[in-house]
Amino acid sequence: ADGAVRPYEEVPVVDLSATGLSSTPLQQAMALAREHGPVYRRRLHGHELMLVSSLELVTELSDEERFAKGIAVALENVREFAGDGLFTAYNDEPNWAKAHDILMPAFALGSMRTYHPAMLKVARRVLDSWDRRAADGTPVDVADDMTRMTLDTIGLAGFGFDFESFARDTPHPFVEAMVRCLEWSMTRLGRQPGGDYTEEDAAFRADADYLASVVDEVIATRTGGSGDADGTPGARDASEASDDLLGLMLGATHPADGTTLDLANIRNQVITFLIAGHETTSGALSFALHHLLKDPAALRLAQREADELWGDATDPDPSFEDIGRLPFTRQVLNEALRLWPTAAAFSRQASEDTLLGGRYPVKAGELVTVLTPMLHRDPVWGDNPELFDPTRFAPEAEAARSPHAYKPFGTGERACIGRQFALHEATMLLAMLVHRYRLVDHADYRLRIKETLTLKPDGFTMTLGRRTPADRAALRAALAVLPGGAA
Ligand code: FDE
Repeated sequence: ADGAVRPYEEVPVVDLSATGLSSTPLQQAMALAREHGPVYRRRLHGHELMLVSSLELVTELSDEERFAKGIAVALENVREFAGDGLFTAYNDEPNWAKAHDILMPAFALGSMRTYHPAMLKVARRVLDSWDRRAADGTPVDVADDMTRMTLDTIGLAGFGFDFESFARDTPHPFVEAMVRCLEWSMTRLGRQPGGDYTEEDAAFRADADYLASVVDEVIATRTGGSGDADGTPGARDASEASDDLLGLMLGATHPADGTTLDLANIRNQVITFLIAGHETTSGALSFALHHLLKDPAALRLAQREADELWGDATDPDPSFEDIGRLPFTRQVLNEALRLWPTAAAFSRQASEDTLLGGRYPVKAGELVTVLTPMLHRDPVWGDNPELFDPTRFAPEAEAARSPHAYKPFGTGERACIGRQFALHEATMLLAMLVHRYRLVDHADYRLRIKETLTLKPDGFTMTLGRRTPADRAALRAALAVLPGGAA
């Protein structure tokens, strides 16, 4: 692009066929990027994939003329249970554009107003549960509870279906089956040729069938059918909210041709939204809490922001507008998603033979995978990219940076449709939590990352104390003596 003719460059090839894929493939890919640089090819049992993580190359991959979303092997595996749902559909599969057009209005910023009450209702379930933990001093399992809350939220807000996860000691069986399906999709990548995987595949099939049966129950609850009598205590909450996701799926017609989504596709969409709508958001909240626990200065700023809105109220009632008044809390989430983008990779497919960066040949149809956590550690992020620093997302800092440096929600036409939904839900809960609790690092937690296609902190627990008016006053006084704190 700068006019200089550069010679073709060899891309380093890392052959994992002998050692195999690690049980944490994303962290393995990050380590390889640190060793081999921002572009390398990973070879595994005869299959080769180019992995890219520099701002320069991701900027090119984001060019929608030259590249489009690609369905890499991991997503091909997810297609086994999510079919042609939005996330896993091929670009040219007619149901992608159709569902996209029908469902887009449900994710416009204004629609968040519709979901706000359901989101708040579930946020209060977290507080009820954590109040009991604060009272008896027992630790909370952060990722488990964030998963309870995001599942209940997408269930209620999207489908009017209540998973009632906080009434259970163990995760809802839907979550366990879903996590096993995602794990199957991930570990299938590393299979030895000629190995016998009948058992794994049969277990996967059973889980996938179970997911489908829960979805049928969700749909039947709305349409008045009888649902699956499998003993799953999903309360019937059949409000006929026809402008929620399920209402749109069942009733809305395509603006151009007047057709509706067919039932098989609706099933795939419901599975897709139940999964995409909670796994990643739950991880984002868990990482944000981890970083706040470890960064008292950032925690105090987040607490001050929530205190300014809700004062000493014991039962604050966040309004829809309040969520837009929590810019620092939002920066905390952005920064958590920079360090650990919970959907940690996405793939792009070349429309024709091309030279990436003017020097790396890529063939038409070939997939290139963006390793998002390493893009988020590109030199554009400064010389200490591992440091958690929410001020990186202050408006001036953001305006000065290329939009391609930050891709936790993917890119282009196939970028995340649920971004506003996730951020509204997560910002509200995070602010309510820091407003109410002192976070205590009782186990001196060291971050370990669990991979089930998405990322979560593994074994992360903390204990809680209720904040008092005196705590809030002390915080105000402490921040007032800091430079700039009197603002
Ligand atoms: C999407 C998405 C993406 C892209 C992928 C590719 O490219 O391959 C990403 C990266 C994401 N996403 C991420 C995320 C993160 C978070 C936190 C989230 N995400 C959240 C959410 C919620 C919801 C509901 C969702 N999400 C959903 C979704 C969907 C449906 C999709 C697909 C789209 C299309 O059309 O394709 C996505 N997401 Fe997300």
